[in-house]
Amino acid sequence: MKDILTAPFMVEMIRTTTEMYRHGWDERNGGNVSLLLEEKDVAEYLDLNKVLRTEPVGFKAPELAGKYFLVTGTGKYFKNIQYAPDVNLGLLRITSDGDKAEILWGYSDGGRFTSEFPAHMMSHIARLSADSENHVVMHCHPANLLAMTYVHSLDEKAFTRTLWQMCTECIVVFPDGVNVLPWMLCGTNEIGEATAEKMNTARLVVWSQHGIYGAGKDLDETFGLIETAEKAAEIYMKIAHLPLVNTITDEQLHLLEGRFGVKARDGYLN
Ligand code: 2HA
Ligand code: ZN
Repeated sequence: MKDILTAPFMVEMIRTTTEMYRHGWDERNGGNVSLLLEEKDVAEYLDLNKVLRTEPVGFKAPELAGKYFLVTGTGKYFKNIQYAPDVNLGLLRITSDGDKAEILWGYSDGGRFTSEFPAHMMSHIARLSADSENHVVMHCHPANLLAMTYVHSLDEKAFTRTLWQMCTECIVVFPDGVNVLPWMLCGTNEIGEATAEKMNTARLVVWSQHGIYGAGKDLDETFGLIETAEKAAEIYMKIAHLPLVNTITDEQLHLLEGRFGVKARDGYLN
């Protein structure tokens, strides 16, 4: 059996969460990440029959039965993941009835997966039905996206169009736009269901006055998605209080669609 700390999925998870911390997106215990793994990859590093303990998940996700996830721990600091991955991360498998998680590795101080597990698992289900290659759900608290939810309309079309207008690359990186939830109590099945519903039509979901969810095929793509939206929000927060002299027009956004072979969300461009 190979050392799991050398597994590419583990190395990439540690690098990505460390970089998220360095970007200031994950203060204290803020943020959480779940990475869907292939059984054959896990089997190289762990005895799949050796379950350390079983934890209830508080909802039913039969769609995910038998699936493996590497997930950040509840109350854990991203700052510390690189120094103690086995304490701050866990690897689990969803049971056949979809209402429990079998811990196979990690959470070695007796901890559990993130308090936002419902939003993660329900979002995986939604994204997998839109794109069978989706492996990542990522949540964090980037300052400019958060700031924007205090001063910008929360209308999804308006919010998306503003971000597209802030950097040329935005429409190329997230042509499906950004969906937005109003402030809701976090850590609940309700916000999980609402997030997953929003994930049906976009890979980015803003939680107003809280943070953002992103989904993608791998950690790099998902990190890059949030990074790009956050950069656009940063530009917005630099210019929102100044007279606007120039912008990226809808005609130019259409040119980008053609040049990069992407299709903007229906009805979002004039
Ligand atoms: O504490 O970010 O949304 C982790 C969170 C909760
Ligand atoms: Zn959060």
